Amino acid sequence: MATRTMDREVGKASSQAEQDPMERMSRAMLRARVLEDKLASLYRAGRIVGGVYLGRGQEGLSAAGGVALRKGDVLAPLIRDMAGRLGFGEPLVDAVRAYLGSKLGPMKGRDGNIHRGDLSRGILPMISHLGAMVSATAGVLLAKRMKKEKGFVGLTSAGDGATSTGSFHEGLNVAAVEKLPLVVVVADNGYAYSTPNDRQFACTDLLDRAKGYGVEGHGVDGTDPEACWEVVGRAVQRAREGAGPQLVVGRLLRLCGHGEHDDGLYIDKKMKSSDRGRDCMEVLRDQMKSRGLGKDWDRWEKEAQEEVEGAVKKVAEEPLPDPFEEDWRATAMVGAAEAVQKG
Ligand SMILES: Cc1ncc(C[n+]2csc(CCOP(=O)(O)OP(=O)(O)O)c2C)c(N)n1
Repeated sequence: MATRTMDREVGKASSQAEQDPMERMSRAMLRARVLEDKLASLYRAGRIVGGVYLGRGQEGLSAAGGVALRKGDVLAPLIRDMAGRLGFGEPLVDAVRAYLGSKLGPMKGRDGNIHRGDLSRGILPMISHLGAMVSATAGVLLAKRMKKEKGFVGLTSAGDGATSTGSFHEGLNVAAVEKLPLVVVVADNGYAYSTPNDRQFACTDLLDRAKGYGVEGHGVDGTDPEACWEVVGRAVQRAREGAGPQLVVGRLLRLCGHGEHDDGLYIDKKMKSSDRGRDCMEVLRDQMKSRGLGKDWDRWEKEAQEEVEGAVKKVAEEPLPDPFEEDWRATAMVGAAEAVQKG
């Protein structure tokens, strides 16, 4: 059933299970923001091939998922999930390697930046931003169950737009029928590219959809990182306990264009100046200050800047893949040549 209220006690219980989750959230969010600002400037400098898509304004919701997962779990991140990836333990240098095409990167410089993954860490490479990862994650969870593994959870994300695709529907429906330990975190950021919510779906709140799938639903203010931690942490806990799929809907606003090629001028100005348009980084900084962690925050930010600068410098000197030495290319060429010969 869909619940709109936040059960703070349950949220607290799950946060106690982790060691200082808000520090982990802060670090993941700061590292993601600093890294993405850097990637945007590298894109403008023409140093990145392909698109750059940022999670600006969505770091709190994303980080909560990564931080709530543990070793043995599965994360299927989307294009706005840099903070979740870092919270789950993807090395920041691997992200830089993917964007700059380093041969030493997780995809060996062969694949597009946002499609990177690392199965050894439980991170699935993204197939598509539009719902495909719901069924991919459900499939991995089903396989783990068949292998008699225990206590694992899989988490993936979806944008508001993705919730209206066939892939999303089929994936979540099967996960519900199978009662899989799947958490789907919907970042309702108001727009699917430039299409606003009221041109995408006719229900009042995406949380209403949880009921239709027969899964538990949780709503959260996605601009409030402490609330995100409590609600997403609780959803992960529920899935781990065997309560079946969990749908989390975080309301927030995308604080950038769809990608760095898009100025996002269509984003409603009133929405930008409303609570929905708050920057979760500023909200978190104030939350950390009120916990007496202002100095730590400044240190974490400085450390993030140094780490990002160091990673970019290091990766800039790494080799790119050489197409004439790559087996995969040769195999593709041989295959194509054989196909032509066979007619
Ligand atoms: C099947 C499919 N249709 C369309 C696209 C192009 N596309 C990529 S992202 C996107 C909008 C996604 O909106 P939403 O799910 O709300 O996520 P957001 O970008 O807001 O995070 C579109 C139309 C695609 N990649 N795949």
